Amino acid sequence: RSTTAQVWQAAEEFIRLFHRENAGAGDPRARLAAVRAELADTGTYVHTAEELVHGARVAWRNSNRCIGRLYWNSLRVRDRRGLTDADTIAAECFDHLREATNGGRVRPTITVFAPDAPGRPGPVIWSEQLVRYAGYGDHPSITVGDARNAPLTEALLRLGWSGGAGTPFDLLPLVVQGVDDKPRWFDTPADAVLEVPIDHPDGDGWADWGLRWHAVPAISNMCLEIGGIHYPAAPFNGWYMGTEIGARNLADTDRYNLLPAVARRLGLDTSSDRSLWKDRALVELNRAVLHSFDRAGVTIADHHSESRRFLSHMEREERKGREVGADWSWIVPPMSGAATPVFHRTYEDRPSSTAYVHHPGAQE
Ligand code: HEM
Ligand code: NRG
Repeated sequence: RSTTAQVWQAAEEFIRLFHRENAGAGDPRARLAAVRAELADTGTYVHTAEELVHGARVAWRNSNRCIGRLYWNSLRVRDRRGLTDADTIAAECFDHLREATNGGRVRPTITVFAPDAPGRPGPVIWSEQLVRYAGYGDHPSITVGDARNAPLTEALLRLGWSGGAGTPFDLLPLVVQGVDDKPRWFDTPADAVLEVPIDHPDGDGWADWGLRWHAVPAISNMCLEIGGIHYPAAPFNGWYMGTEIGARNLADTDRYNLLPAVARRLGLDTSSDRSLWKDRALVELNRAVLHSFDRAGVTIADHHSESRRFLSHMEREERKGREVGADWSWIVPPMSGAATPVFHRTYEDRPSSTAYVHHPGAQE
């Protein structure tokens, strides 16, 4: 837990930044005095609606691992700070998905639930993302579905979930722990989740394979910290970059591990690493992902344009006198790294007090 002095330090820094970046907000002195008094009185303070919106956007701007930050200032913010109980939080998460999906024209969106209060932690979403596929089995090589989610799947079964149909793409319920409550699970309504069937531009029977992925990545287990206030439940989404699905989720050996199957489908020689069958399979799998999202009318970025956009973002920010922090090992895409411009330079990985942070113990 942070002391009042630490909260004040972060609060002062944030309020000054808010007033600097919002000309209409005027002089910060009155607001600083009010925050200071409220902190002394209650041990915490309440952000105005405008501070919350700007704080959530600045936290995105400060996400050193995120390549997609060019549009940080247009994040849609759903203010649900009044909500503390699991039922209404889950229902709002499903509404978040519907609004963010927007029929395929994905809108970057965050929903902010109640903050931590002194002696009374706020609600927490246990699920890593609002949409997750089950993983059945306790070892990656025998798992049906997404091995990354095997621990969550097991926790759900212990909580009384009776399991899905046993396909590789069963939607997991959402696990929410309300204030002063135990964790509860909520079935994900089918109409809240848009999924894209994976096909390949050259056909060849890919469609019959039954591969799919969900349209919207919505991280739900990170804490939004703004000016010393912690919002432990604040799910956010943007759109996918194709490599996240094609070069990681479907390809990693401890995820869907599909490169050998793709290579067989392509008739590649898998007997030697030097045939570069993995590299060739990766390219075709990633072409399939981009093609399928495009055909379904679902927003998705490719790693070449997203890399260029990120460098424009850095230039624009630096013109405004702001330095952009970044973590090279997360920014460089997981395939064709050196073929993208973000590879060929270094970055400063500096921390910020307004940021999205992993809960201790959460999966990174
Ligand atoms: C990480 C892209 C929107 C916050 C990432 C990663 C990518 C990415 C490729 C690395 C993920 C990985 O390797 O697993 C994008 C794109 C967006 C977008 C294309 C489209 C608009 C957002 C938004 C937020 C955000 C709206 C928050 C408001 C983050 C954070 C991480 C991240 C905090 C690090 C996650 C972690 O530590 O696990 N993003 N992003 N991004 N992004 Fe974005
Ligand atoms: N790699 C993860 C998602 C991480 C965040 N990526 C985004 N975020 N695009 C996956 O599900 O593949 N976002 O907010 O858009």
